[in-house]
Amino acid sequence: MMTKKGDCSNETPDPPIFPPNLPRCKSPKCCNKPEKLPSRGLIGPKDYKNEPKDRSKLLRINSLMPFQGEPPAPVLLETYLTPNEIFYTCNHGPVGVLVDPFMYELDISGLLPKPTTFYQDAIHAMPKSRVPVTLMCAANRRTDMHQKKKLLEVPWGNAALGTAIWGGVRLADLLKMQGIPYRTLETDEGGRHVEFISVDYMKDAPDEPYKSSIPLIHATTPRADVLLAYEMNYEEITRDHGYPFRVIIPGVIGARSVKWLKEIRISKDECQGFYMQKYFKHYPPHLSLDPPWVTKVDWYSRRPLMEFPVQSSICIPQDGLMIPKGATVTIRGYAIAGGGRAIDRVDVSVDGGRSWEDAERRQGSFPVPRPPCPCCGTVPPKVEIFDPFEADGKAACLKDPQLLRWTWVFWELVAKVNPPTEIIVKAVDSAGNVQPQDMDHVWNFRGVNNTCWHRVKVKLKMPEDKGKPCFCQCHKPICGV
Ligand SMILES: Nc1nc2c(c(=O)[nH]1)N[C@H]1C(S)=C(S)[C@@H](COP(=O)(O)O)O[C@H]1N2
Ligand SMILES: [Mo]
Repeated sequence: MMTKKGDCSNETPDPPIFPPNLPRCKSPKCCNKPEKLPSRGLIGPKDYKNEPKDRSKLLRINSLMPFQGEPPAPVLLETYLTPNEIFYTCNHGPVGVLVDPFMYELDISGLLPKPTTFYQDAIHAMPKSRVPVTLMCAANRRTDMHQKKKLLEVPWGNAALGTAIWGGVRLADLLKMQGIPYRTLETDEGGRHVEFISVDYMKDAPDEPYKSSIPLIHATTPRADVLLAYEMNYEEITRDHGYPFRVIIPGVIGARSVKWLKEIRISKDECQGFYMQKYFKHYPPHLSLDPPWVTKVDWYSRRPLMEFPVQSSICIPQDGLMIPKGATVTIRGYAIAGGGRAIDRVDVSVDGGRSWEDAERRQGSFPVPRPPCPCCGTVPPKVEIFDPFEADGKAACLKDPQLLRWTWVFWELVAKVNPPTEIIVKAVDSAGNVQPQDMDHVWNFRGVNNTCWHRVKVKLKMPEDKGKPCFCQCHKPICGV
């Protein structure tokens, strides 16, 4: 099952891991391994000529090159598992290209007892784990931060997250095979961190591939469910999401879940990459983009962001809804806590924060029909998207709350709303963490971790507004009031 790079004493290699029809090693004590291609299978292109051609038209594009896109927030709530084709995509450079699947090698290197190189088939042949995990980008809800004070970063709405059942090898098991026992703080060789190194290069950091790290104790704790994943909702991971292999680090900001993985390195220190040390950190609100901002930042004064803070958002209705007085509105959204914590409460106000109600919360699989339009009562048609759960009754793990500690909660409140007003949501997690009321305390020039109370404005619809767009859920250009 395992192969060791350059080990010519291994005379009878396991057949499936060796690709057929490739030039073989010609050394006198031949190991019959294929000769290496310079690319070693997976490359990070210099330009955007090799981007996937089949991206869903439902994705709203925040940036084309590199590609960053998210689905419309109401669509996100249609299925508990997010269909792969509408799952948000956040790339910082060109998508990795697997030139030759047979030549792909994953290096497990650095300070460990048994450094090794695996072919793709060898990883696929290892015991597979499937874990439902919500992945969320630290830039989720960044657009609101732009409105407070201008940022240089790509704007993002409130759909920079999605949930999938990820399939792959548990990293704790893989590292155990390489001689690092479960729950190891430090290897005998002095390794304390696990670095994930990719192949894609970004203009922000042109001299290094995308990379990140987590502490070794995190990677070797089986309950942390860190995965070397190659499957997403029972399908092969798509190119945009990291084909052929990516890491999934549950409960932690999406940026650490490295795609197009090339190397797993056990190192003494935390990864020194740009996105670990200079980007995904929470700098204080008083550091702004006023010149000379770059020189004012002490990059190392903060830690790299890891577990995300408790977050909740309203997906239905959307900002700017216009309704008559006293209309009944179905309010829906998601809530999620970082680090495997549970959501303990979701509070919703329909009067700008004067009074609050407990929203009903649901986790796991259940049908989510679209709510009727609050203006005209029309029930909008179902969007034709593939529901991974419907396609596979095997998703029993979605029925066990114990196995849902990494996934989002959907919530709903049906209430009479008197415009003009604001609908607000805020959630509390099982550790008692709350969301900040205002953005002032969390605004930062990277535009990350915007978790302040989410507010949606509702306007009064007057008779003379008949025929004007009302931002309701009809999905008609003009609602039929
Ligand atoms: N190699 C590589 N891995 C990466 C990125 C990247 O640009 N390159 N983006 C990261 C960020 S910022 C996020 S939020 C997640 C997004 O994963 P997704 O596109 O599959 O949703 O991937 C992370 N892994
Ligand atoms: Mo991200």
